[in-house]
Amino acid sequence: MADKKTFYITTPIYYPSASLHIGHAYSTVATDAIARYHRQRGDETYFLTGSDEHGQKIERKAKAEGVTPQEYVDKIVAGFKDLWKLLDISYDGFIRTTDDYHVKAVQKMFKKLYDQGDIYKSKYTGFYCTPCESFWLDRQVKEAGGVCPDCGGPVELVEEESYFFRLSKYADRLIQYIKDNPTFIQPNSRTNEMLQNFLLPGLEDLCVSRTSFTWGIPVDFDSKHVVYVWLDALSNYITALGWGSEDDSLYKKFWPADVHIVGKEIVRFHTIIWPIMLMALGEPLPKQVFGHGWLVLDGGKMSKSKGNVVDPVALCARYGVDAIRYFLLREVPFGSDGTFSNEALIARINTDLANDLGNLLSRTVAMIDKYFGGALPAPAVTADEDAALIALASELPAKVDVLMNELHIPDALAEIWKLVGACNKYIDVTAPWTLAKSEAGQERLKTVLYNLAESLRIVAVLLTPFLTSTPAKMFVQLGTAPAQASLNAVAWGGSVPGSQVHKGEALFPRIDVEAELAYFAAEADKAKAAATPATEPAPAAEAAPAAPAKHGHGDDEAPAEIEYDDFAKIDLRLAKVVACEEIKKSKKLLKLTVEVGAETRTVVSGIKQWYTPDDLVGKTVVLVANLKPVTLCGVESHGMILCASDAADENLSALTTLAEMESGLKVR
Ligand code: ME8
Repeated sequence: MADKKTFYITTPIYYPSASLHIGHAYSTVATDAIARYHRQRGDETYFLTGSDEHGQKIERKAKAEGVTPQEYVDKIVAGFKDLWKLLDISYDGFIRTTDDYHVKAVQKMFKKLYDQGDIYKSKYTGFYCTPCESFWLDRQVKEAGGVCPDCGGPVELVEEESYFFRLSKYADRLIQYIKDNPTFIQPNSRTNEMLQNFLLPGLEDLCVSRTSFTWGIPVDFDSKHVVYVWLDALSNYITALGWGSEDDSLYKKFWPADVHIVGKEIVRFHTIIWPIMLMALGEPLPKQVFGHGWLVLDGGKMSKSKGNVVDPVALCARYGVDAIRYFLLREVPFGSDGTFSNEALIARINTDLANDLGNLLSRTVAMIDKYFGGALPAPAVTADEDAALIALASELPAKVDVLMNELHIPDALAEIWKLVGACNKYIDVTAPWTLAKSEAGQERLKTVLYNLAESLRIVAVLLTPFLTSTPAKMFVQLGTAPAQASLNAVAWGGSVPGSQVHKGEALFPRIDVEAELAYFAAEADKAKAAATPATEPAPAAEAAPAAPAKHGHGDDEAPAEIEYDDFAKIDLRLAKVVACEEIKKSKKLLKLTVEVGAETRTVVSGIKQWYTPDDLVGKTVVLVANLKPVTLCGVESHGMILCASDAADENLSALTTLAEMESGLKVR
């Protein structure tokens, strides 16, 4: 293994615009496992996480809740810290961009860059996307079809006096740096993406101040302006270590960072803006930026603004922290996108944790208990099959080291599970229960059980960075001192014969898959029922027209104002009616088959009174595409057709487009 060193690793600092979800937990648990791995191998490690608290979005959310932005973020950030405590995140520093030392250091940085001519004042004209907090150039918005290139939502045209950062001046230097340092941007595929899509076409200077909102770090020499988001946010990685303050000892010790772990959508900011900021400041560049993929649900990336998130607190309460950590670290190749599903989670828990690892431990301990009164026997008679197992266990730490240094976290776990698998096979081959039956088999049995216990001890040591309570439970059952969690204790032969094992509870209770999936289905039904008053086959279902009939012109109170975020939760799509039939037992319902892009769906609509099937086939309508499915008169309806109607429901018309448009297109 390489020499010990200092190791500095960071997560993104998350926006406190809502509670965090399993996607944020994914980044943070992965970063935690890497940090714990480096601590275990003896590196002096600093792990930083935090919160990115400024910006217009937070200002607006606080206003909507009738609290100050500071009150708003304080509450949410307290929730971040609770979540990290629950998930056993071993961070050394937590930076809030509202922390006084950060504010002062950013002001100092801004002034320095201004004084040396790298920041200048000009006019900003362009488009702003509030949910993404991103400014876009005319060209970028045009290329995206008039919408935000990131989220596809509407953008506002804005013009204001702004300060700009001369990114363009440093572009050539950065291109050279990236070419000279092929591991700077990881995984490798992202290097090309940054060069081809952003750097080589030419960089525009970056707008780094705003006058249109006030929830930001004030530019101290021009009080109209606040520092705009990325300069404030990215600098956290050095201000947290004391850069620009009186005590910069941590900065001197830990900078440059060994790796910034970020989601793939912010690789661009970390590999273009951030290195250029550091070049301009005359500071060293981070050694690596690793962009991991997204955890997605069926409907796409989880996001606070889309509202399709999975709550890590609920998952930990149901399955335990180590099961969730294991799933996050093992399921998806680090760097690729992956899907989160209850089925996949349960499969991992049952197969890898309960069967492969948990059963192995309980069988081994039970056999030592039964055949040797609980005292670990000393190895005695050996056989051919021992050598392969011992070699696998002995070579494992070095393999894990290589994989962890390359951030192949799931592969490191897979490698550890190879030893777990080999132990299970070893039990089958050696059949200890048969050895136990004969006098002659006793000496061989001692070796077999020692080898199993010793392999499990090594597994527990190697699992220490990944799972936070399981290794200690394994040490207790194996009768091994917890101090063995150090990598120094990983060599074969560390288990001391005569140690007392302790039978304990199953590490991971097996989950009854059918019962668990039925539980989720029932939960989903409850949620559906709560969201949709209409259920089959009660008359109420029939009474619920697809159109918002009660909202006739002028006769109802206007609903309360909503945020754009609320609107963005509704996925409106153009849908082409390809077939339609009456639902015979219903007076009101039609069953429509609609094409939504490449997809075909069934939608039940309460519009029989106004339309015959023939009226509708071939027409393009507007579909609420992400409405939870509901069963009406025994037919599952997947979406809702939008209609306008008068107060008495005498006149009703389904909405369509003025021009012929393709199905599947977004309506916004
Ligand atoms: O972007 N799958 O904050 P943010 C995987 N404040 N990772 C996910 C994820 C998903 N579905 N959803 C979120 C910001 N993440 C800025 C960062 S850094 C100087 C400023 C993770 O709250 C992933 O790491 O939107 C992603 O980059 C980050 O959360 C975005 O968090």
